[in-house]
Amino acid sequence: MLLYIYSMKAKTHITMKHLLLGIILSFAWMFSATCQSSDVIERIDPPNWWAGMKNTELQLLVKGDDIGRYTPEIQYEGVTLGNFICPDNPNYLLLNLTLRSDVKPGKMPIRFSNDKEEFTTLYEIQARTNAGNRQQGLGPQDVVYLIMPDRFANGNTENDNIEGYPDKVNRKEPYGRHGGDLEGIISKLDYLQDLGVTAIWLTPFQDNNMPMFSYHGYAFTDYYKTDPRLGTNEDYKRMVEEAHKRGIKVVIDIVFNQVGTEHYLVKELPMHNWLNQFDEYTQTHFVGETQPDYHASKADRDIMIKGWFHATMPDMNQQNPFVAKYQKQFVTWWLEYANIDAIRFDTYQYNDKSMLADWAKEIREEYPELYIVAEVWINNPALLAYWQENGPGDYESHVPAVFDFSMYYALECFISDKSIHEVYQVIASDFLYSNAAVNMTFINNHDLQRVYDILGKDLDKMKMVTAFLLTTRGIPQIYYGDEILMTGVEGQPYNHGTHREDFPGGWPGDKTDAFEESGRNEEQNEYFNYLKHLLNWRKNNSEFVSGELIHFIPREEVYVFFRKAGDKSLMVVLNKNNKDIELETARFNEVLNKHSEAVDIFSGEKTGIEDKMNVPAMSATILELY
Ligand SMILES: [Ca+2]
Ligand SMILES: [Ca+2]
Repeated sequence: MLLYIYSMKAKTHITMKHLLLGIILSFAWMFSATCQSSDVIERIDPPNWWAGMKNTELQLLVKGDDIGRYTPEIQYEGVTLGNFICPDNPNYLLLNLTLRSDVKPGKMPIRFSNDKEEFTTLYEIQARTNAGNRQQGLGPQDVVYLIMPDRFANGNTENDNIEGYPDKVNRKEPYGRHGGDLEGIISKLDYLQDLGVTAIWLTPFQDNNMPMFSYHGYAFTDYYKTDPRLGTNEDYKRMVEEAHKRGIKVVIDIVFNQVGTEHYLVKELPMHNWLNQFDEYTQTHFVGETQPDYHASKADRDIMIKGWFHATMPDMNQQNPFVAKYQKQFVTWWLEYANIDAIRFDTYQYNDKSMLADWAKEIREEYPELYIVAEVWINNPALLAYWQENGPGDYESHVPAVFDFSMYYALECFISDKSIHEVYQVIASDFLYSNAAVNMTFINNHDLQRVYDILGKDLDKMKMVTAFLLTTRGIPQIYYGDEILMTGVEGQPYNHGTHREDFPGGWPGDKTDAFEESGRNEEQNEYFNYLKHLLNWRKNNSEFVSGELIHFIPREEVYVFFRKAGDKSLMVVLNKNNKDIELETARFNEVLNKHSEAVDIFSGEKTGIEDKMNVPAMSATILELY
């Protein structure tokens, strides 16, 4: 089917006379309406916009019964309706507007008419907020705490089940909904501040009205609405405000690649090519290498980005410019609405990469401090570096950071016969990145088996891996429940449902409350206090973790590195042996010679710089050097 594109003569000069005429006409339209806008218009996306955005282009997607058979007109000072498009489906209309930078906030009338009738609807252009702490970005001084909202804390049992949402609460079902929500997260912000994290990342909170598996949030059914089982948009905004008050930034999880089959734009497509569709169901092959690889076949590349991620998650056709604009705008809308600081970008390699590059460039022009980290799930620093801005290869992503999956996989050396040299080698490959210091490092996330489980419930290893994560380069991310050594659902095999288990104490009536010291066992408290100490030390000594990293070749499974901060240095010694080691320090003299005193960050004990130091088995020693 063809697209029908109508051009309207652009208004380039607006006088006072035009303005008055516009106002009079606007009122005239409203009172002359022969049908109510509420009868016809179901929704407009985005639901509102803001005055004074740097990007002056705005696309409105209007949905309503036969709305495509109406002609829209806008008379509002500072706004030009460039063109409007009736796509294949007459129940949609796409309006392309230009908003002058000095457009005034207000309710902008949009008049719709045809030979039979006319009506006017009001579209709100809001003033931008002057609130502080807006889009602050993240840096190496930060530590991100990942939360799956359905599984963290249930602050409002009234919203557990919502009429019209068939996926009901069942805490016994690992893939079911469990009832956690935004109110629960707000109630635990003091706990998180005390723990010492400086940012929270929530897996998606947007509407996921799917018949099953809706708890994970990655199958949007409405881009602009918080899932009512988690709360309201106002609750989300309040959560950000409350987090900011406590010095905690907020990361939003953005999904462009797919939506849920129950999304209104899937159930009633605006255009035949709104989604990527094949003659028969085609899944992506999940081989991300096909994107940077200049030897890759076109067929392989196409199926990577156009194949569906899952049968319940249709693939968005971002080569359709209307889809691209629609997706770009919903991110800006959330950032502007809720003053979010950073973006975690889901399934990055599965999208059209030129569209993503345009988006990242545009949004960082709007919000220069914004931090974006792309989920590129690949265990190879070269294939990761390709996706970072100013990286190798012929592609410019404009994305500041990627998740360091190479580092994650190198940590396997702690559970296998592999050498700690694996970790050294990952760090030695940092020349590939334009800026390894801002990549996000992690030892666990919602897609991976619980780290304490992987480490064989070995507390010493857990502490050592944690110490490494929090002192090497990068922005560390930890996963909810790591602090209490969660290992998945007892007696059930590892799968997505079971390593996204409920935080004990998050639900009214839970037998134990691990948010409280008294609700944690001895081992949990030992680790909790270790992590808390490290996080709070890190928060107050961020100059070390932002500084230059110098490392030495691991010998006999002992890995030593330093972080430099002006006249001070940090010395980290990881001993992966099951026995104590006497470490000769002469090899590190290029750093040690500059210092005369060492302070252990855990004990606070001061010593001189000795020729030999005792390093306990399977441990991390962390010393501030003066
Ligand atoms: Ca709830
Ligand atoms: Ca795709």
